Amino acid sequence: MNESTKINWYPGHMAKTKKQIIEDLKLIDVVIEILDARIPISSRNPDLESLIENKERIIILNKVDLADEYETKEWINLYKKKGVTAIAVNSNSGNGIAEVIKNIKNEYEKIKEKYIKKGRIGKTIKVMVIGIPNVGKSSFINKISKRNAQEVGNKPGVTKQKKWIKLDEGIELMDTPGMLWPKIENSNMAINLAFVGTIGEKAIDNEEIAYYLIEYLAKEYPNKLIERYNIELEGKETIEIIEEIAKKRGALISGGNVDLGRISDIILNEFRSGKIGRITIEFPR
Ligand SMILES: Nc1nc2c(ncn2[C@@H]2O[C@H](COP(=O)(O)OP(=O)(O)OP(=O)(O)O)[C@@H](O)[C@H]2O)c(=O)[nH]1
Ligand SMILES: [Mg+2]
Repeated sequence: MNESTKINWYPGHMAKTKKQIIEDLKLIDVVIEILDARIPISSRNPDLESLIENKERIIILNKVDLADEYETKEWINLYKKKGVTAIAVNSNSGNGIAEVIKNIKNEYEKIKEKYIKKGRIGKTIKVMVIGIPNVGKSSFINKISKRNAQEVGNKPGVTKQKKWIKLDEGIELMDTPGMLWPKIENSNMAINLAFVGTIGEKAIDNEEIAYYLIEYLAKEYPNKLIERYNIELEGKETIEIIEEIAKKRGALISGGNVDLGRISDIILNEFRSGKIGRITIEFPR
């Protein structure tokens, strides 16, 4: 990662979010941590880890429609082996949502005894939904509550304030603003987050990120690249592949040179919207 990829990872509102989450956790029965199914490692906020270690927890691998089906199954198996409940969800279609509700109730059964002893019966199950920006927390909540109470958007930082939403099933969910961690030590993680659009457009160099993405795809998913852009990869350097895609797409500037800025935007948009295919960036092995 060069200087241009370094960004301000911890704007003031995220520090505020963290403080608020610590305070609100006192009321919470179950924590749902939403991860991006394409990058289950990088989309995990290690800062949140220590905050929620004593809570019942469910992991959601969201945007599963954009991830490699085989790899998602492998991820779920790996979590299972570790005794962690993880569920694959598509928050647009609602796939996996019923299983989440079932699991919230299961988790709650584990802690119910404690409440009954304290005389707190008949209360609603209080669930906090957390995760880094743009993973689909609000989309998930809209789907599970069958309402469109929460604003969603194709950019990080849409939800600015926490909010409680009631479900029919005796469950209350809290939506929270996305939270990143203070400093990402590992540049690979930063690049993975940039691939999926977690980092605001202004803060990254799209040409650099698109370069890394093509390099990755040529290695791990060459056939998807060949099919999407109708190109040959054999013996080509990454930059040559990008130039070839640019020619196919007519992303050229006067004189026939490649418009790197434009083709990089095109590549990233097509990846993020799933047009290149279902692709997983981090494998469970
Ligand atoms: N393909 C696909 N897109 C999804 C899914 N869930 C959410 N999205 C999209 O991802 C983008 C971000 O969704 P939000 O629900 O706003 O994400 P968020 O985590 O609430 O984001 P912040 O409030 O900014 O932290 C939107 O464009 C959604 O339409 C999913 O399961 N599949
Ligand atoms: Mg949101």
